[in-house]
Parts: sequence; structure tokens; C-alpha cells
Amino acid sequence: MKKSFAFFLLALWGLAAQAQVYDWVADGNPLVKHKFTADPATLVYNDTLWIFTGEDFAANQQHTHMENWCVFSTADMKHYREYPVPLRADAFKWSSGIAYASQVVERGGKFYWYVSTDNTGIGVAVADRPEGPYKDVLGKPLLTVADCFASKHAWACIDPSVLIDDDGQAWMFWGNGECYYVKLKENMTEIDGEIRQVDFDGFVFEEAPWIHKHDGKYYLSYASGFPERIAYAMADHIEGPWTYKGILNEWAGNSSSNHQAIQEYKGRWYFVYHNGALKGGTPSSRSVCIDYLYYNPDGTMKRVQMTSEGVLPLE
Ligand code: FUB
Repeated sequence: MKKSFAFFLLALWGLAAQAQVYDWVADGNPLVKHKFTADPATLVYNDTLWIFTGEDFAANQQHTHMENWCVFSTADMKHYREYPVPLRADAFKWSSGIAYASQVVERGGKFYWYVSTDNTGIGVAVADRPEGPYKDVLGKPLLTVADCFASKHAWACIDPSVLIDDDGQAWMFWGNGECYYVKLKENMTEIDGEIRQVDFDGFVFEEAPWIHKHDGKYYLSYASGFPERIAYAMADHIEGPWTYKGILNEWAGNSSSNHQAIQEYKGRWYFVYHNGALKGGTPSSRSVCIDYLYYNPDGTMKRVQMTSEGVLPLE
């Protein structure tokens, strides 16, 4: 009797959780049409592609204002699910309460969400499942503008991007105006060693670094100039030296920012970014889009072709 009551409660809980999700079928770009989303970051976990974004506050917004992040998943690039809001900026009590760009990485079955909060620094929240719920794990920022030794402006400490390299070492890149990087300890919640600055010939860095690896090469893509285009550099080692390789993505219609994530999923490469193309879209009411990314035989990346059709469903 007791056991069946427990099952009944469990089923009720399952139904309630189900009721809070939003499911849809992809219909070209923008990928997310039921709300305004920005600053995508991707993660592949258990054969599923997860997309984490910020949520722009409203249509026709004239100044960037986000208060929470969102989480979406797909297993076939056709059927998508949004989960209940997994993390709000005011969960970081020390912060401005403003949600800037972020990225989630998995280590040892835990999910670490590195968030930026405009001028109050980068924090980290942790969860047992990609869809959360997430909790501020430090109760203080992991990094602040005081760590951005070459920067003079208040919002320099934004846009974290984390790569766990094949040898298990985690690295974080971030910045606005100047780009920094540092090792993370295995616990993923402390920096390890000296903070260094990225620099190379041709580096015009605005923000939005994204670090990824393909065929043994390191790729650092980033927003360049303003309005932003996405440029990139390649290196044989994560600490460089980096070689500038040119523009990867053009200005994204009706949005001065562009903010990319680059991800391999089930054998294809994807470029995820935002534009202002949804009805009511502005540079501060943005929308996440997805298109294909292709490599040349020498490992360089072809310029992305942004489309309204988006990408095909997987078989
Ligand atoms: O969305 C707020 C900020 O705009 C992000 O942190 C930047 O990358 C830019 O997209």
C-alpha cells in the first residue's frame, strides 16, 4: 500500500515536471521563436545536444537586459524541449542580478555553469543534471574585473568559455576588450595558477571567446569589431602561439552582437549564434539560430553561411 502511494506521488511529480517543459519542432531560424534568447553555449551529454542561453527580457528591447538563463535539448535536431528556467542571475547574491553570457561543462557527472553578470564578475553554479536546478557553489565570484589586469572598464570580466582538454586539464577563456585565460583546478571551482592574456597579430577582440578543439588543433573564435563579426585563430597548443585565420561569421542581421558556440554532434559540426531576426527583434531582443560549420582539408574553417532554413533533422 505504502509502496503504491509512493509510486503515485512519483508519477504525479513526473507529470508536474512534464507540464513545465515546452516542446516544439524546429522550423528554421531563429531556432527559438517562443521567447528571445541570446549568447548560446552548447554541450553534448548522453547523446543529447544541450543549448544554454540567456533570455532577453522582451520584444523591442532597446538596452540589453537579461535576468535569467534558459536550457534547451534535442536528440535529433528536429524535436526540441525547453525546461523550466534553471538559473536566475539573482541566485548569485553577490551579483548585479544581470545575466550575461555563460557556458555549461560536465565533469564527473556534475554540471558546472559558468556565468557572467555584466560588471560583477564570473560565477559558477553546479547541478546534478544538465537541466538543473543549479546552485551558486562559491557564494562569491570566481573572477572579477580586478583579475582582468590589462583592462580599465567595468564590464571586462564577462563571457566565460571552458574547455576540458584531452589530458583532463580545464581551461577558461573570457573577457571584453581584452581576452584572458587561466587553468581551472580539478574541482572546477577554483583557478589554478596565473591569469594570462591572449594576444597575436591581427587580434581585434571585442568579447565572446569560444574555445574548442578539432583534430588536435585548438580554435579560439571571438566577436571582433562592433557591430560584431566572428573571427578566429588556430594554435597547436592551448596557450598558443595563435595564428589569426580570418572572419568566420558575418554581421548577424539586426543584432550588433553575434555570440557563437561551435559544437560537433552526431558526426556534424554546428555553429550556434544569435541575430535579431524574430518579429520584435532588436540588438537587445535577440534570437538563437543554428547553421552548419565546415572545415577545409587544412583544418581551417569555412565562413559560415547563415540561413533562414537552419539545419536538417538527423536521421
Ligand atoms: O548578452 C550580453 C552580452 O552581449 C554578452 O555577454 C556578450 O557576449 C554580448 O552578446
